[in-house]
Amino acid sequence: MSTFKTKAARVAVPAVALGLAFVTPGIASAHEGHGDHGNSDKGKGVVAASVQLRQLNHSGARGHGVLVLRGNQATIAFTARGVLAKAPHAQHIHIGAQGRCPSQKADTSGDGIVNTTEGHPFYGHIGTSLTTSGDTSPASGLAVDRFPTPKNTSYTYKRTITVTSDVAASIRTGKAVLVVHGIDPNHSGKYDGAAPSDLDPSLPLEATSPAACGTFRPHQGGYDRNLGLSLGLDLGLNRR
Ligand SMILES: [Cu+2]
Repeated sequence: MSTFKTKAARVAVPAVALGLAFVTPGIASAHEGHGDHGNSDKGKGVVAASVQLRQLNHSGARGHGVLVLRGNQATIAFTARGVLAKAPHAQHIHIGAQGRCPSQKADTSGDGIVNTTEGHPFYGHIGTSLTTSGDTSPASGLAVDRFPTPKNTSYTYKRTITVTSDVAASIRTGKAVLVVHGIDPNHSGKYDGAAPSDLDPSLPLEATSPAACGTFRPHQGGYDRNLGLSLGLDLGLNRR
């Protein structure tokens, strides 16, 4: 977790991260995600899933997206709106639990915030880190310099990566959850506050707490281009 040492939001946005997150035309052909390429033929055809991001922790964040899975190769595109500007937003596919998002009742500590750990019984642990470049394993879960850091309060993320077999299986069975992190409940315009993060006590709780969450809902019949287009997210797939 040492890559998230920067006291978060006060650091200037790395231009390279912005470029990859917001300007990349079309779909990156990168396959630098970790994962078991040997199993990639094991998939059961093409699966498309959509996701609606809803706010957690009264963040006001929301969004929507699509994901197309071919074997273990996932092309994902989503928008997030209403997030804290000029702050990095860690984002992951969580797996291994109920495949759903917590309500505020998950705040078992009673501090008013559903932190990432309190959400684990619902959405599970990190399966994939949705970084803007490089490694996508759980080890990059807090790689702050490789997560979207929007100039304003919204961003679009798009990338093609190789996911592990357990992540692919979770997507196919509707048990994979998209979580966007980073909240500002005291409206200071940055990640601050005395409360430490449950993930890394050197960080503020605000930096890692969930802002928005949604389950990937697999659709029958494979990828329908209209699905992506109706969401304003043309994945560039299914062209003839
Ligand atoms: Cu996460």
